[in-house]
Amino acid sequence: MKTIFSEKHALQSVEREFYRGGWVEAFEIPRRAELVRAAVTRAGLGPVMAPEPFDLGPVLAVHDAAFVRFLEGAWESWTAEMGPIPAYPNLWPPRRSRSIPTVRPGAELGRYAVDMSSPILAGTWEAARAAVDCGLTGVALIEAGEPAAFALCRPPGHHAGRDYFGGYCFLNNAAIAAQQFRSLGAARVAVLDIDYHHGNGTQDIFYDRGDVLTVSVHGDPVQEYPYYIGFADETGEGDGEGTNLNLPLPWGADFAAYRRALTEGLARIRAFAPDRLVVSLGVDTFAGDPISHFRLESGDYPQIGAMIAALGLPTLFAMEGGYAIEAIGENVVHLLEGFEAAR
Ligand code: OKP
Ligand code: ZN
Repeated sequence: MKTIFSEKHALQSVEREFYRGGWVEAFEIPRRAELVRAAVTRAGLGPVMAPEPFDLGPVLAVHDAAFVRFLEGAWESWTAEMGPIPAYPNLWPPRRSRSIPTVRPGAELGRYAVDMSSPILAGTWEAARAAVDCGLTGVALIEAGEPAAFALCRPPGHHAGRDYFGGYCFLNNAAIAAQQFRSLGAARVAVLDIDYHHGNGTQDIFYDRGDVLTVSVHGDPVQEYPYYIGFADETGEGDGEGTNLNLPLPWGADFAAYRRALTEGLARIRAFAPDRLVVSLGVDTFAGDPISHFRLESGDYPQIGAMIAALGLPTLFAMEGGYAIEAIGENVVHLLEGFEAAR
């Protein structure tokens, strides 16, 4: 399958992140994407191509217009007051405060950020747009007849909601791609999120919609980021009642437990009978992941790919997390090769 990759991902780059009260070596780094790209080439998975540029239409079909305007202008307004330093939020609106416009850049940042993991830098907007373009180019390839495509998105997207960003994410690449499939004529689309962390942004965006099924297998939010969302009793609302499935697993879950949850998720997708599938592909389920607590081994990933392939759906993979630098390329390629071999 083809891989869509943009060099612009490197515009989002920090050396350190705030973790447990101090600054530690950053986990979400440009090298992640470079290693995945190198592994794809080494394995001969298929050609690696640059994305086509898309206008803001598909982004605005998913995200709030004021939020998008904010992200686009955030660096400029922040640096006008603060100088050229990374924009980190350090305050958030109290509950029951009104959504009145703010003029100070720090206040505006706190309105849209949900945590401190996603600083806005000079190139953040361009990097986030390029990641979206990777997903949308993958959609276009599939609509042109490719059975599958791999959007090597970075920064990731699944924690970004309609009007908020965080968890290393700014724009929700997978949700934008799923909506694009809908806009181009698919009646029903499923999003399967196999990143270790719950895809809260994606769930939230489609929560009241019956045309997009969201399924996520992830670390139980009782123990794990994003903590406030991702529980099994969140099933959707309104038209979307019954079209959200959360399959949380406890710390220490091994592949046997993981496979059971994934099997249940895939059965739900089959029953939904979607026309297209988007997979939020994180490999932070790996035993060696430095911020996660599942116990999958590199040899397990081909089977996950094969299980997804058995759905027989046109499938877009969109890269999310995975922080075990030494194994990220191998794990991603294993999964995609398992998919290809079983298709
Ligand atoms: C992004 B993705 C570790 C604490 C967790 C945010 C995790 C975001 C994960 N520094 N911080 O889903 O892989
Ligand atoms: Zn993750």
